[in-house]
Amino acid sequence: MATALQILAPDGSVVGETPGLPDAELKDLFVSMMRIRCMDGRMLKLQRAGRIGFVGTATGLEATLVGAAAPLRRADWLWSGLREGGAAVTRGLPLSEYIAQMYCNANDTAKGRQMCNHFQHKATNYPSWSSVIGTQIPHGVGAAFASKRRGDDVVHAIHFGDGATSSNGFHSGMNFAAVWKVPAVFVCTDNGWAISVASSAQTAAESFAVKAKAYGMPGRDVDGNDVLACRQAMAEAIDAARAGDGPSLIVLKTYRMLGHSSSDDPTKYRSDDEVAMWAARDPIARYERFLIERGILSEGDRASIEKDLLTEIDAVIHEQEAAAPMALKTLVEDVYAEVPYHLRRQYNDFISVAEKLGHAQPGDGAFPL
Ligand SMILES: Cc1ncc(C[n+]2csc(CCOP(=O)(O)OP(=O)(O)O)c2C)c(N)n1
Ligand SMILES: [Mg+2]
Repeated sequence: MATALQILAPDGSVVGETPGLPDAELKDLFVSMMRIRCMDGRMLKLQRAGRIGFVGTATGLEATLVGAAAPLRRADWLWSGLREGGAAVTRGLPLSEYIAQMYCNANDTAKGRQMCNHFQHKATNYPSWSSVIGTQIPHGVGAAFASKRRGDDVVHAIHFGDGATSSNGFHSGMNFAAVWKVPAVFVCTDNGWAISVASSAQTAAESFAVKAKAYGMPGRDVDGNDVLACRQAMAEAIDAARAGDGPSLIVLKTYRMLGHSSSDDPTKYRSDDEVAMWAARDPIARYERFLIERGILSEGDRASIEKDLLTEIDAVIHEQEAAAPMALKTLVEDVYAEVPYHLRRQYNDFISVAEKLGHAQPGDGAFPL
């Protein structure tokens, strides 16, 4: 297998070419990674306390999310697989919208029509997720084809997991993206597992990156626990796509440290030794050591950054937990310009039951028939 791109070794020492970024930008990458770690911790606690329904964490994947999001412009598109909520926050999805979506409350921009932990953000071209594996790949390619035909100066980052490489969407998307030479970057986050299926059981190919060759595009392996390597590979792939050189695939090799979701028990299918081996390669600790070595952070900084982030996150949690639930009328809105008679009647029957059970809010009242 070609050696994976690496700039920082697991001990934080420099083994490649570091980017000429100002110190403040290098520090921002760290804070963004920490924000994702802190959000995950809080969301998991809320789920365990029964206050939100479902969480899929990105703990261990922070370098992939921040590194791949950092070189995108605001007008570029990010098509999410299952775990890119933190990338969206890095690009400007407000924490309040992120957490409102977790509660499916009145501030949820998906109006409660998604499972929680399925984000969207129109202002940064971040389409709503689909849980159906791989479907975002042809959607992203189609949108990238439209961008090319319209002459828009945008790139589409299309994210998916190792498991999604076995989906139809991967094949058709990669194939047509290369045939049409669309401005896209395929970002495969190989986090070792697709629920309980190990990456080694997903393919007999020596790497997911070699699959790119069959479609006629470059493929590259990257150390996904090295935020600078993720950023560098993504920046180069974006530049090529923007310059009209067509799509490429980057494979960010990392590890999902926690369960597939809050409904999963990973101890059933993987060893503690494997988890411990990856814990020693933690992407945040690695980057922290580099920043300390550079004099950009000092020893106590991580703790104070964490404290500030948790204070910010907790304030938003309190605000969103106190927000009103989604108005029940949204159940029948947004499909027809005017809610038709048969839906108004069904809704009225439903609201009379909701009122009896005490679930209706002021304003949820029946439609005039
Ligand atoms: C078409 C389809 N098949 C199966 C599933 C069930 N499923 C949900 S997540 C998942 C594994 C995804 O693994 P991967 O693509 O590696 O992403 P990760 O969860 O590791 O981020 C599966 C099989 C699904 N959601 N959609
Ligand atoms: Mg996976």
